[in-house]
Amino acid sequence: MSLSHHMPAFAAASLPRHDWTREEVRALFALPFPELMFRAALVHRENFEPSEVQISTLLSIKTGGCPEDCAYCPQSAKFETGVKAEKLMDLDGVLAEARAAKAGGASRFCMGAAWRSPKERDLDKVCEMVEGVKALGMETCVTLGMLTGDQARRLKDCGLDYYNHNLDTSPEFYGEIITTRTYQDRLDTLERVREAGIHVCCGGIVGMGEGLEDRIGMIATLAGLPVHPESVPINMLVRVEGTPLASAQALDPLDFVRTIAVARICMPASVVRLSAGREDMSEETQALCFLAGANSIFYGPKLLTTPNPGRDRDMALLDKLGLRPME
Ligand code: SAM
Ligand code: DTB
Ligand code: SF4
Repeated sequence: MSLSHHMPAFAAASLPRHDWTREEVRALFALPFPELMFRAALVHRENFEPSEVQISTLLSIKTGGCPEDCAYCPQSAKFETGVKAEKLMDLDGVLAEARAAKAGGASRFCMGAAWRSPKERDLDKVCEMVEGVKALGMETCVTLGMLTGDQARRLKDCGLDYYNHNLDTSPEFYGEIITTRTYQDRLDTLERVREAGIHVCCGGIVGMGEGLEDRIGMIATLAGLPVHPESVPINMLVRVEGTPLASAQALDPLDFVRTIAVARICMPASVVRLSAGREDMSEETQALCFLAGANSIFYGPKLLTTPNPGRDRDMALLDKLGLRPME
């Protein structure tokens, strides 16, 4: 990656800070929109080639029937959402999807399982999948729920690049969304993943009826982690019929863009992913997200169980905006 062409010689990238206070994060959200965008775009340029977007493809390797009660999630067994519980996919099926994702232009393949935490036998199978996907020359990511230290080390040993585990929201609002595991459980898993030497993918969801103060708390918590997550997915809630959040009040798209911008400023060297919710987002909103420093997307017509824009539509959008896939 060459930064020199678009970076003035004096704009040395400043080191990430881990001592962001809520007041400082609040002050960023309170900036006039154009000023916030300008600062975020500056930080983006100090740390990345701003015309590059990292492309990840998602696959649900184990769908539905989850014992947890995350109020946003179509895969919880506690809600009637029409998602039926399936068994863990077999290796060949997963590798066929990974090959297709690679052919479509994705550099990372993310496999998600609707588990509270993986069982040992399941982990053996996931390890085979990770090895197989890596052999195709793609980066690997899995999201399997809570992990023990041992499980994290096993995943590291089989070559896993990233583990996704989201904080989802602020510590204060968390209890309104999930009751079957605590915020501290999540922080513990994140620490085990970090300890094992796996890159951390950790972000959250907005548009769940949280307040501005919760978006502030979420970003302050993420930016306060001892090491920033390498990848920070910011999801706009996909409202799914049957979940308790099916009729949550939609978030103003500009508040979503602000959340991206503040994440970019507070975690300057992290890849910020414009994640779930793009299916219902205008091209203009997505363009503002890229201007605000988002530099990754989920690519392909499906997230885990809900729709995402088709490949053609996304390639046309990137093309129109003059953006290109990160190598
Ligand atoms: N079961 C594992 C877990 O929760 O850690 C892994 C899969 S879970 C589906 C991964 C993440 O997807 C959740 O933490 C949440 O942030 C996101 N997610 C789930 N449903 C969503 C929705 N309806 N809208 C936006 N994001 C969602
Ligand atoms: C993340 O932050 N978003 C992805 C991924 N990590 C696993 C999941 C989005 C799921 C959206 C709802 C669904 O398709 O089921
Ligand atoms: Fe289960 Fe993950 Fe959905 Fe929560 S987000 S219900 S843990 S699949």
